[in-house]
Amino acid sequence: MMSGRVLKAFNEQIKEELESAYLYLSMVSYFHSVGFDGMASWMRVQTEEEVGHAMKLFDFISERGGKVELLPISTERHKRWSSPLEVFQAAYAHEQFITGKINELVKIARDENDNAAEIFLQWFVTEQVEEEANTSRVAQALERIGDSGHGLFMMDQKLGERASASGSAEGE
Ligand code: OFO
Repeated sequence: MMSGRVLKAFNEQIKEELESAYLYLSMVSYFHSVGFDGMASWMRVQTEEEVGHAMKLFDFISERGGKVELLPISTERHKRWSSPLEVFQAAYAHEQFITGKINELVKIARDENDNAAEIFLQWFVTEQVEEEANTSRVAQALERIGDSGHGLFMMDQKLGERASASGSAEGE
């Protein structure tokens, strides 16, 4: 059984992961609107991953006999994106924010002596290293590319190769 404090923090993290999905979906929409379908595809895979993260937390709460509380999703971080670089910089900043949230969650699990929650969260700790690396690598590449139409075209093609975990042609 989870303590009230751990349960509350897990429920809040479900909301964070779904907010991440919603934020990335707004980026998918931006990329389609400006004709970068490969980048849209990459971000769509990312959106699906975030829903997967939320569901991992959801299932853990249920397995521990807790009650999931679905909290309202905010669109506060959505913007009128003006370039792919701006989008990936925002995605990287968002992943750094989420890493902070995961670290807070680990601390709460530790304070509450919830070993099961702490061990479960290690997957998220490792995942965040990958999430930050993926978004920052693309942001750095876009920074180097600048306004080069050819460079952006090549980048769009490359990001479009990312395969979804479900194995569709959408990405990695
Ligand atoms: Fe769920 O890792 Fe990104 O936000």
